[in-house]
Order: sequence, then structure tokens, then C-alpha cells
Amino acid sequence: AWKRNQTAAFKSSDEFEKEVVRHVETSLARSMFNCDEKAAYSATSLAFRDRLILDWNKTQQRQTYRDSKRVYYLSLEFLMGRALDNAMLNVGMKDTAKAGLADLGFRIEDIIGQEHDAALGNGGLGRLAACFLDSLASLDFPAWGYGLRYRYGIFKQEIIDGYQVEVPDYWLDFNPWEFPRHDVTVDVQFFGSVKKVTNEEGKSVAVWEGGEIVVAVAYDVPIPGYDTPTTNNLRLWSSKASGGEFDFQKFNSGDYESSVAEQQRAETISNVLYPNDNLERGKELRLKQQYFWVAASLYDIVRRFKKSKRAWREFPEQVAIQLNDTHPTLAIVELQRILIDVEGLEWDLAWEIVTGTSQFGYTNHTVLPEALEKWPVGLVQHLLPRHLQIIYDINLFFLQSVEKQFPDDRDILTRVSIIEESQPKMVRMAHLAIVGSHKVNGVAELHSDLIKTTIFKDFVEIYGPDRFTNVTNGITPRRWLHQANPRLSELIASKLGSHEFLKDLSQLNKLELLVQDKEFKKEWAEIKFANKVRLAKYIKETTGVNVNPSALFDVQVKRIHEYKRQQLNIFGVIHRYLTLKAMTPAERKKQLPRVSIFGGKAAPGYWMAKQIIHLINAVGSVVNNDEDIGDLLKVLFLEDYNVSKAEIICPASDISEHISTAGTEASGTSNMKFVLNGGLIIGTCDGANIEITREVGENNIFLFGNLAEDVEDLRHAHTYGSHTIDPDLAKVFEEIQKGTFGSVHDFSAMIAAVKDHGDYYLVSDDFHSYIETHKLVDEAYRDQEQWVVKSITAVARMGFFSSDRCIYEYADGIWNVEPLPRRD
Ligand code: 26M
Repeated sequence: AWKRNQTAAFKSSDEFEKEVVRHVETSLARSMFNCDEKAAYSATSLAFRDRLILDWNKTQQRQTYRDSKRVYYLSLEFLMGRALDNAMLNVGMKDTAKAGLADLGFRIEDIIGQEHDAALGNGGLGRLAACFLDSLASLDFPAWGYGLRYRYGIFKQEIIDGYQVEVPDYWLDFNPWEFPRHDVTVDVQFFGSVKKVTNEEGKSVAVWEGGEIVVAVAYDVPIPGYDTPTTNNLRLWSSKASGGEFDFQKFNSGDYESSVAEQQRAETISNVLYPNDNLERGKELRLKQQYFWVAASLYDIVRRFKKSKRAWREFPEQVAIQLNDTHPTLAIVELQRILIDVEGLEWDLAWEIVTGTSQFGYTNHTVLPEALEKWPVGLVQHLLPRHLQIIYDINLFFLQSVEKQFPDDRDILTRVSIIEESQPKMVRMAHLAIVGSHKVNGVAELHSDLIKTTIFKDFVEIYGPDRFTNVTNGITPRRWLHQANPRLSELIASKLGSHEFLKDLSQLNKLELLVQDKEFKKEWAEIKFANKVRLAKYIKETTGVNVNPSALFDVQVKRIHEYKRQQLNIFGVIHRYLTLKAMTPAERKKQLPRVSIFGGKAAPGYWMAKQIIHLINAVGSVVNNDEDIGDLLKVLFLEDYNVSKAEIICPASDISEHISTAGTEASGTSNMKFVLNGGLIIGTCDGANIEITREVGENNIFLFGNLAEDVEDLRHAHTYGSHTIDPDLAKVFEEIQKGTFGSVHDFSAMIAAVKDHGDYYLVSDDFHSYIETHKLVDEAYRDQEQWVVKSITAVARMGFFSSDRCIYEYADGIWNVEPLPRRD
């Protein structure tokens, strides 16, 4: 067993208090008489930060000294949420802090609540990156995250008159969790042109010259592991003009304005996170962000490698780079460029290193065609002229080998080419990522099978099936159980005898022995109820609506997208409302009360998603004020869904909805969060729902709807056959069109999408099955005794979905890296 650093800043609540007071008085330059909750948050964070720094430095020193292989996780998004609570729990001093803060007159929850979420991500992909960082540190892997330090994270969502309004998220006001490294910078080049010159050895080499330089400045964020001193690093790059504050030459020559303008242009690069999720829009600034971040990160990685004075051949033995989606694919091209243009290696040797075993891995997160990244050749040529040449060369050699392999198949060349011969020509980033990586993985079994049989089918023919693999997603049980649901975590710990399950989640299976333990079941149910009371209180505070915590809480929180089918959910809610309205008061009395909770952001340019939000709110304002209905049905849209809100919402669901059209949701991860907190799922046979079913058993999940294998035929039938709408759904549409929920015109597009435009997402096809399955949910919920058994059983079988398991699979099957525990 390791001991935490004894020189650390505090060992008792007294010492912790002293540290808080010291930080208030010195770091913040305030008096304790003038210490509000915000100041107490800042000082508490600084006190914990001091503790982390020591472990962080030691971890980095040991990694440098041992010089073992490192993992670099390249992600344009890290959806971290709050850091303080997590730091306290991972360091294991939350109780000390709680007592100390109480002594100073503060409640720890209020202090934790002061922190602004670090929301540098859109949704699933960004949160997955954050869970992976937690697991990598907790399992002692030498690993770094590389990302962008956006000044503005994902926008804050406000709901005004039922519509989404976007407000900028300026979060860097005071951020104690980052360390600017003004001495760690990289010059990143854009634009310019390429010249062929002959060097001293008489070799023709490419020189990329001219254009402009933008400076990348490193900001480091410590990532503490749970119950280990390992503290890893997340390095985020910020852009600034190469002239420093000002270009002094211009400044002195009187051109003040253009010097300021240049600075602003450079800083634009890391200014804002693009708020799209599963949609590619081809903006120049986005490509600039990608290259800026990739170039800075690779330079940093190469710089670190070169310190060890090893031969280039050893690079893949020292470095594993994971590409989180195609966003960092230019890293493949950039490494090839560094090796041939800067280091002077021959093309073939360089390409061998780039494509070496356990060098680059590419994770695919979607099969939606509109999400696959493509960049116009002209844009790449303009911004990165040398990279375009290299891409063309990579493509040439690749196509030549394909031609050799399939001499009689001309079409395959067109299909797999990295360049799409369209008007304009496009660079297909997924193809480039596959050609340059030694492993490509999907994020759930169904998804990994789908990419092999659909979008990447030809590549399986070319490279064989071994390049393609599956790593089913997972979540960190530290944040999503221990932190979000402390009472449940403590109850489990008391039964299992320790907190070990938090690092070995399969131990949860021992809970199955307790499903008949009356006292345990009672406590289990009480905790769920208390979490619902907490959410009900939050709902009251934020929406003014009273909800009955004994009602069945039905939750769908995730990005708003047609494929995720929030429209199916709200149509179902309307159907329920109409059914209740048609009943006599006596019949109504027998119905089970429900609270339908929605939350999630729509991409600002996604008009249909915004209409869905509007309809949910419109239905809420009618239903929630209908005296015939009372507690039987409440419909809520919770504003600004984010990580810290998910921590309140996930523990409070009875059932959550994961109802994407089969074959469209790559994995989903909130499905795992809800079940781990004792909620059940209503869902389609899609993404990780399928594996959740395999683990928890068919009796402990509510599945409905058509299967992925039938989707194509159904869509074909909609377009070419006669398309009849489900009769119950037709009644829902009539009610909307009558104006019951106002805005008839606004909602007509959502109806037309189903009725007139081919119902691409199969809302009507699945409607009946969805409604019938909700009836089964109601029935099952009436038997509270049995429901609790289902809930416990499901949790007991969730061990597989820990992100720790994912990290072991990546480490073993893709990165070829080993943990490096500290032994001091
Ligand atoms: C693309 C272009 C421009 C701006 C933004 C994007 C973009 C951003 C995020 C595209 C896709 C993005 O994320 C996709 C995503 O979150 N996918 C989800 O990944 C999760 C983790 O693997 C899965 O669980 C979800 O099923 C999948 O939808």
C-alpha cells in the first residue's frame, strides 16, 4: 500500500482550515470577514491543488525517469465537468474538507456548487475522453491527454418562451485547475507555399515557407487518479499571435491597429468549441483548430521522444497515439511530414514508422453519413499546402497497392480513395485515418460490426479483419456512482466490506446475493427516493413545477437529434395525455403518476432539433396546468443539461430512454450511467443497449422496436411502397394540428418528416411497440418489491461497463502499454 506524500499540505481538518485561510488571505488577498462562498470555493480548490501538484510532479518525474511507453489521447473535446469534488474524492480527503468547511461556516455542497463546469465538449465523445482520463490515472497508466483550451466551451442553453437561446459560456474567469506554461510553446505554420530544393547531399527536398505563424501555449490540468498518487497531465493548447502581446515592429511604425488585429486573428483559433454533435459543416476555422492542436501536440510528443536519444525506429515502442474520431487525423500526415521534411528520413522508412504497430489507433464514433468528416481539397491546399502533397502521395501508394491486390476491380479504387472525386474534390478523413492506423475500433459490438459491413467494408477486404476491432464504451464509477450517488456507494461499500468495487467494478456481482434481503431492499429504495426528492427540489427551483417524488420518473437527457428520437418520446407523452383525458375520473384514479423529464442541447443551426425542444415545452405548459391531469402526468424540459446536472439527474431516474433508431447510436454512455444508479432502461436494440441486455438479463430492461437489420427495408418501403402512419400516432398528429399545444405552423415540419418525407428515423414504425412497452413499464413499476429486485440485479451486473475495463482493452489490444505504479 502506498502512502500519500507526507509533505502534503494538510492531514487534518484543522490543517485544511489553515490552508483555506492562508489562501483567502494571500492568494485571494481578502479577509476572512469578507469570504463568501465563491472565495471559499477558490481557496478550497487552491488547497487541494497544492496537494495534487506534489503528486503530479512526482508522477511526471517517474514517467520521465522510467521512459516507458506513453499513451497520448488526442481529443478535440474533454467534457470534464467540475474538478473540486472529484479531486477531493480521488485524493480521499473529502470528509476532512467537509469538517473544515463546516467549521468555517460553510456547507460543502454549496462550495462544490460554486464551480463552473469545464464544458469543453458536446456530448458523448467528449465525456468519454474525460472518463478515459480518470481511468488512465486511476489505473496508473503513463498517459497524457491533448486538447484545445477553448475560451468558450459549449454554449449555455436558456429556454425563453419554450425556445432554445444560446448564451456564451465564458468559463475561464477564475480557473484554479490550470497551469499556464508560458515557456512551453510551439510555433504552428499556416498557408504559404512549397518549394522543391536540392540539399547539400543532392537530394530533392520540400520546403514549406511563407504564410503565417501562430503560437501554441500549453496549459496543463492535473488529472488525479482514485486511490493512487498517480496524477496525469491534460495539456490544452491556447493560441496567440507570434509577435507576443504586440508586433513591436508594426507597433513602432505606428500600425497599432493591424498589430492588434493580427493578435485577435491568432487568438480566434482557440476561441470557441464548435457546438455540433454528429454533424460536419466544413468550416475553415475548424480545420485551423484541428491542425493547430495536432501540430502543437505532435511537436511536443516528438520533443519528448528526442530527449531519450533513441533511434526513430523505436518511436512506435515509446509512443501510442489514439485518435478520438477523425478530428485529429492530420496527425498521421504531420508525423510523416516531420520525419521526411524535418528529420530527413526516406519516405518508406518514415511511413513504416507512422503506420507501425501500436502507433496510431483510430476510434470511430458514428456511422451517420452526415457526420463523416470531409475537407475540400482546395481548402487543404490553401491552408496546408505541404500536407496536401503528402496526402496525395499517401493516397497514390495506397491505391497502387490496392490495384495490385484487386487487379480486376476498378470500382474499389474510387470507393476507397482518400480523395473523393466529387465537385469540389474532398479529402475523406476516415479513409486517411484507416490507412494510417494499425487499429480501427468501434465503440460497441453492434457498431463495430456495422462499420465493418457498411462504411468500411472495402477496407476489411484490403487489410483483413484484424485491423478492425471493438472496444465497448464504459464510464468511470468514481464520478458516476461514488460522486453522483454517495449514499448508494456507501450502502454498496458497507455490504461488500470495502470501496474496492470502485476500482474493480465486477465486484458489484456480489450484490446479487442480497436481492432477497428485506432491509437492504428497503435502504436501496429509500436512497432512490431521496435522490428523486433532491431532483424534485431542483425542478421546483428551476421550473416552478411541483412534481410528486413517488411518481415514476422517466428521463431522456442527451443532445437533441432526430436519430435519438426525442420526438418519439414527446409523441408518446401526448398519447398518454390523450388517453388520460379520455378516461373518467374514476378510471384516472387508478393510473400510475408519471413525470417525463427531458434535457439536452440542440446544435444552434439544427432547426428541427430546436422545434423538438419547442414542442416538449409547449406540451409541458398544457399538461402541467391541466386540472384533470394533476399529478398523473408532468412534462419538464430541464434547461442547460451538462455534466454537473447529469450528476443530479442520473441517480434520480426510475426509467431512462435510449430509443435511437436501431443502427444509429454508436454506443451511448448515459444508458450505463442510469443503470449503474439503479434506474432501468426503455430502449431499442441499438448501441451498447444490446450488451447491457446481455449483462443485466432481458427481464431487467425494456426493449422495443425494429432491429437494425430491418431498417433498410423499412426505409425502402416508405419511399417506394405505401406509407401508412400508425393510427395512434395519427391521433397525436391530429391533436397537434388542432392547435392544442399552440404553434401549429412550427410543429408541422416534425409531422411532415414522418408523414410526407419518408419517416427516415422510423418513428411511426416503432410507435406501437413503444407505447405497448411503456404499458409494461407501468405494470412492472406497480410491483415495487419486484422493481427493486430488478434494480439491484441490474446494478450487480453492470461491472463490465466501467471505463477501467475499456482502458485495459485499449492498453492490451491497441496501445501495448503497461501501468507504471508509483512505489514511494
Ligand atoms: C464535427 C464537425 C464540426 C464540429 C463538431 C463535430 C463533431 C463533434 C462531436 C462531430 C461529432 C461529435 O461527437 C460525436 C459523438 O459524440 N458521438 C458519440 O460518441 C459516444 C462515445 O463513443 C457514443 O456513445 C455515442 O453513441 C456517439 O453518438
